[in-house]
Amino acid sequence: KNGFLVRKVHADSDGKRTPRGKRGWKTFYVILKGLILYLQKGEYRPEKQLSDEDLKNAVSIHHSLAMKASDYSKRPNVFYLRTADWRVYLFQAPNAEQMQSWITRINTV
Ligand code: I3P
Repeated sequence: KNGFLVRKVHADSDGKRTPRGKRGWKTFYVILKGLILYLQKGEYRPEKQLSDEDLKNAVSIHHSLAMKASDYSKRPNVFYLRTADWRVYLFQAPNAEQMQSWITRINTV
């Protein structure tokens, strides 16, 4: 599965609150391949190689949990992703259907 998502980093590994200045929303073209969520910055081109920065942004979804962010009301169609090492991301999908589709895909790999 792939598509555009807007990401906010809420907690770094061990659940430590991500510091100010690193909590902004950023758009990525997201590719779910196996157990990795690749986050590609900038314009999407299918033949484009993942940059070093893209690889740093990659998220392992092994033993992770995605769920609708019902308590987050500033933006619509937002879900949480909590990873095995207790990072927490918020992802905004373009619509409710896409949000549900990402949640299902992440939770059923
Ligand atoms: C963050 C940015 C986020 C905001 C976050 C800020 O600043 O403005 O949009 O989250 O608030 O810290 P920066 O880009 O400097 O990291 P919201 O959009 O959810 O308000 P937060 O610290 O309360 O999460």
